[in-house]
Amino acid sequence: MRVLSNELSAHIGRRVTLAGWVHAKRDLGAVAFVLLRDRAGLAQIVAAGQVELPPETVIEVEGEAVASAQAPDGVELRDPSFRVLSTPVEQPPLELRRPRLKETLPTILDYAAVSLRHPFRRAAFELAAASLHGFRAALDRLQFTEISTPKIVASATESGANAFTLDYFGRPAFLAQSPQFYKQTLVGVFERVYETGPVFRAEPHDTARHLAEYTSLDAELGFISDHFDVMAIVRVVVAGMVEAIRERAAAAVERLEVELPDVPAEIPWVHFAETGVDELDLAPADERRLCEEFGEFLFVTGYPMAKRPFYTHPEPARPQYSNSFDLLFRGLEIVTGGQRLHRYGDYVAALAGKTEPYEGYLQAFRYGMPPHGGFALGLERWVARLTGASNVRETTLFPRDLTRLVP
Ligand code: AMO
Repeated sequence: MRVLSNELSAHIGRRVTLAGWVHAKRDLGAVAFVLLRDRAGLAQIVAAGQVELPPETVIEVEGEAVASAQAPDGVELRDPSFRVLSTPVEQPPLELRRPRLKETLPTILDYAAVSLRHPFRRAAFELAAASLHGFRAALDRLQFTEISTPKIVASATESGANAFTLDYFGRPAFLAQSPQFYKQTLVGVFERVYETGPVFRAEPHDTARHLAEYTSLDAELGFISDHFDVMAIVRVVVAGMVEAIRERAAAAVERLEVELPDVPAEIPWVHFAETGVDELDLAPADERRLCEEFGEFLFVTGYPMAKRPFYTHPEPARPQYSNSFDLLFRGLEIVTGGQRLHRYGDYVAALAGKTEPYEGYLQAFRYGMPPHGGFALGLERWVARLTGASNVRETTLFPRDLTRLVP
């Protein structure tokens, strides 16, 4: 039966079988050291003589587990017999054996199928997986219902400018920029919903923070007083994500030397009007400055209505501002959210009567909707800020951007 690399130390003195990839190999003449990589980590194999197995050969190896101070986990496999399961056609153009990949980001992304095998690179996606688990678990505890909504849609949900269009049986359609309309609609059914999945933005700019497809972690809830009720949920969810990483991805945290944040009991917030920004939106430099001033987590509330989508609820006392917010984390916007309009008449007014493209969406409001709000967190940006990656492509398995459609 197959034993994993991290289980080897429980088998000292016995013959066991490992399986995985040849991660690295050192031939010293009389002996050869083979480092085997499996899903759990690395194991050292010591063989007499030379071993003719190039890196990335997929092997099964039977041998004796022997205690050894120099080996990973203090154990190595000796007296091995190898069985080759598959041989690489050629050597990958990346040196996976290095502690960190040395190649440029374009090369790393061009060869994603193999570069993702590197333990350091793979670890970022273990953080992502644990974060997703934490997001779901936190919202499950709060009685949210998980939903899956269409990604082929009839209208743009955010700014129309960056929607991908497609031919839907001869009619124009869009790739969903967010589950915004459906998550609101389903508040009318479940009161509290969440969804995780891909969303699409035809981002015209080549920046370190924008992808054409990313993973949106969305939630929406009814019967709120205002956006501060939503911000309270964001806090619980982000704390739950950090907790899940601690519990489920400890090895990745250690490998990447991630400093997990302490999510304060109350995340500080500042109104947009108090940020000292003259424009209608924050620039990346403003986000960095504000986090330096206030801490690694900061809510900026009250963004000008002019820069928010039509479904945004205005601030009752100052209607040029909105009941919306962004959450900044370590100098980068990772969450957007807010209170929404909930009366049919308010939508007709906000759309200046041009309701035709939105008939499907407006159905919910015709038939009665509670005050509600929600938020969305960009998973790739969250993991980028955790790991200190300067480009969100580093924390995306197969990034889609202006130039990249393959792999
Ligand atoms: P927004 O458009 O601000 O809001 O997106 C929410 C969050 O998604 C992430 N994000 C991106 N990540 C990578 N590449 C992109 N091109 C990209 N665009 C956005 C960011 C951002 O904070 N419907 C609203 C959310 C809501 O109000 O509930 C929305 O989509 O982390």
